[in-house]
Amino acid sequence: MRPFRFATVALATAALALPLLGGSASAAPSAGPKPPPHSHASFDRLRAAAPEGFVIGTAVAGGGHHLEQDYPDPFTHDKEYRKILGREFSSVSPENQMKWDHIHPERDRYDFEQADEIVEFARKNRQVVRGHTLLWHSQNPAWLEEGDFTKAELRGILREHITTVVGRYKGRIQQWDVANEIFDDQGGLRTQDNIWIRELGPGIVADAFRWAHKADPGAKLFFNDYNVESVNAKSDAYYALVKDLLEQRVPVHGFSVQGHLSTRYGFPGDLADNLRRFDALGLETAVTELDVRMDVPAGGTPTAAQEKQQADYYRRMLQACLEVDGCNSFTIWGFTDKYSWVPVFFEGEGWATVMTDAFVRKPAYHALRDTLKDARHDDCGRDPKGPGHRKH
Ligand code: 9MR
Repeated sequence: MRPFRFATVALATAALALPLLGGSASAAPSAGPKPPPHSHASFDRLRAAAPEGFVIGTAVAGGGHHLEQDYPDPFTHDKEYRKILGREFSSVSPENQMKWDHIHPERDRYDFEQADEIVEFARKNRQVVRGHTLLWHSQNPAWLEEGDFTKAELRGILREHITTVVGRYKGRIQQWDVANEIFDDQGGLRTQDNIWIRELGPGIVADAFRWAHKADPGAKLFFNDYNVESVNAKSDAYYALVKDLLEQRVPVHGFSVQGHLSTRYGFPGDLADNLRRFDALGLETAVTELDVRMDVPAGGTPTAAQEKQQADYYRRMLQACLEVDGCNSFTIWGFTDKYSWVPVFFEGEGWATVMTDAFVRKPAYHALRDTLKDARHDDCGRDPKGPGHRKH
């Protein structure tokens, strides 16, 4: 059983406490006719199933790999997609729309259009937003990567970017991925491919957190990475860095694991233990980009066993997060295969999300919803002032 959680996030609290659009979230299923197996009835949704104070999120499809596909921008054009996005989730993460190449395409020009639309969509749908991302080695614009700047200029560029972007959304972003993927899999800092660390040294990471905190003191500031679900060289490197930064009173508030998993590999069974050690440092933790890809058989449909294994991975990721006191945000990297990055990046693999191309719910969807429901039920019987109450 997981400890009771207080709802600390104003937006999330509102989302869960207010009557929801299109029907009552608390209406008992027996109050109406039984929904068909793939119904999206309001009481049947992920966000309504989640325990109080626990947000369930998705990436918002757009930009990045989508630009090379033969469909229009999903977020702005796909009505059914938007409907499910608003109805199922209490947190949204722009998949690409807040990355440097999108939001800061020229040195003296920002383009906030898509990011603004997502933040506004979230407000209307009573969702929180995870900002992604401020300091990364990838998806930086050519003007930056290929520019000829002095160290002082580069530092000024990063400071201005963080101050401008974080400042614009002040009060409207719950968590920011300030530093994304700064270590390699061996636990070494990316001193070559990360322009900021290469040119300005590792100290720039602390400055990025300080600047972000100054621009929005209410936002929770995170380190975010893949292949850090387990206790390993890479997550050890984060642990040591975070400890050091906290000792220097750098405003670091969270550590998040992305969770790009594959059924080719075993499940990271020590996830909860790994998160707990960051929790013990006083950090929030989160799962931010979960998907579970698989080898798609010829003909394109996975076997029942494959679907079951995938559902099992989704469920166990969620259970691990639910088990950890300060893990209150759980995000999947897209909810439909229609827009998943996986088949574009991994030849022969796919089927990684919780709904098909046609938005039909897979066993993985049901695994998430049922796990949330169980956790909500467990919470109801708890004394909020009892020993297990959450600390954030
Ligand atoms: O899903 C994103 C895809 O649209 C982009 O083309 C890709 C480019 O790197 O980035 C994907 O998102 C990544 C995220 O920003 C950071 N963690 C890994 C994600 C999957 O690559």
